[in-house]
Amino acid sequence: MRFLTAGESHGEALSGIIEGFPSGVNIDIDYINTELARRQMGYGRGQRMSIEKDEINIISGLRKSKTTGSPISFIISNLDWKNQKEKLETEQDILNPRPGHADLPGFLKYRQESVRNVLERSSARETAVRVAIGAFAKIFFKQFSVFFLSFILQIGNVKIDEQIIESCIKRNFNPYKNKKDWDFVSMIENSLLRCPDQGANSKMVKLIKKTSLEGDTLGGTFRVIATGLPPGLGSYAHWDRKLDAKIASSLMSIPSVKSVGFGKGFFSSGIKGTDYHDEIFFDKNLGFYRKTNNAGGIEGGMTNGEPIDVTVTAKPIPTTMKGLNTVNIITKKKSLSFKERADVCAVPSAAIVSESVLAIELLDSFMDKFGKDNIEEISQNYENYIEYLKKI
Ligand code: EPS
Repeated sequence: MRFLTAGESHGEALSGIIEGFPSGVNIDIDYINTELARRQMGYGRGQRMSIEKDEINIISGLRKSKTTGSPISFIISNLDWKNQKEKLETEQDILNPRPGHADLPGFLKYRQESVRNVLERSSARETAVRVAIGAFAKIFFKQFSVFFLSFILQIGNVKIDEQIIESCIKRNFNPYKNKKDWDFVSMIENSLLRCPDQGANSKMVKLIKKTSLEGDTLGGTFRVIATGLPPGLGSYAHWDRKLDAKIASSLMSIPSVKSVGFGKGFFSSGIKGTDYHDEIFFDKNLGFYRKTNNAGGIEGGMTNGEPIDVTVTAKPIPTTMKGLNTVNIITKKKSLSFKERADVCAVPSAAIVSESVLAIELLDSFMDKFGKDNIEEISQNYENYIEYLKKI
């Protein structure tokens, strides 16, 4: 499956094309729009989120709400365009690049006249398209009881009590089947910051308020998880088929992401082998299983049947009202960095985007193993594999 995204933050619209999505999948537009609304939420988002009501307008690839196997194309209108278009045509060239964004390298690479051309495309606004594409992937995975979840671990210097989560995230985590799991998900979805620790959530809200008043911004860390996948997606056979490498690359492409760690991630270095590796057990109902998941669900570039579990760190947003030291690209005179309306903290939004990005990568590997053409055919191939796993 291939996809393209296009569009600028304050242009007329964003657009996306998905090529290679299987036929026969019923697409619920309301579900896609709910996913787009999830991305807009999160305490600390900028004023833009009160202007936009991101909704998908699908213009090809579906008939009678079902995918046909032809390219799916769609647009997401930028409601703010009508407010901004005059300004964007007449404003002075922006020549004081923001440290931390694409401004200076982008200006130099494309020989721009203004940083405006860079920031319009490098903006995190683009992620609305990938959330829409990820929603198609999540709709596909619903048929296979694959569930996606994300939640905040840290914002600024405020961390959650990770004991809270350990008892919740386990191998057979499935909100579709277990009420306790559904309640855990509901608590996250209803929190201002997608934070499973209500005490920490309040401290984070206070920190975001304080930081905003200081004219500064905040980053943070979140976890993104996918449960219900069989072992054997991806491959050890060639470097570019290793599923963890593909997932890491996609997660790193989310604006503001600076680190990605599977399972114990950065903390893997401090653990000895006999404590780290997830020992293998067998049960006639569970099949092969582990009691730990330090590997984050992937071994040798392939899913191992445990939840895909990735910890992601996002840097603080580069657009600060306080401003940062920079240089006017043309005069070389010292200056303060360009500022315009922006978010103070977009970490919960990045967590939502990571669910979609993970779903897209997993869908590609799922189809690589079980077929690409039609959902019923893929489902038959999947069931054959599950039967094989039960019989070995
Ligand atoms: C965003 C919309 C835009 C982006 C913002 C994310 O908001 P505004 O129109 O207020 O600029 O700027 O992205 C950033 C803050 C950034 O630094 O990239 C959205 O829809 O997510």
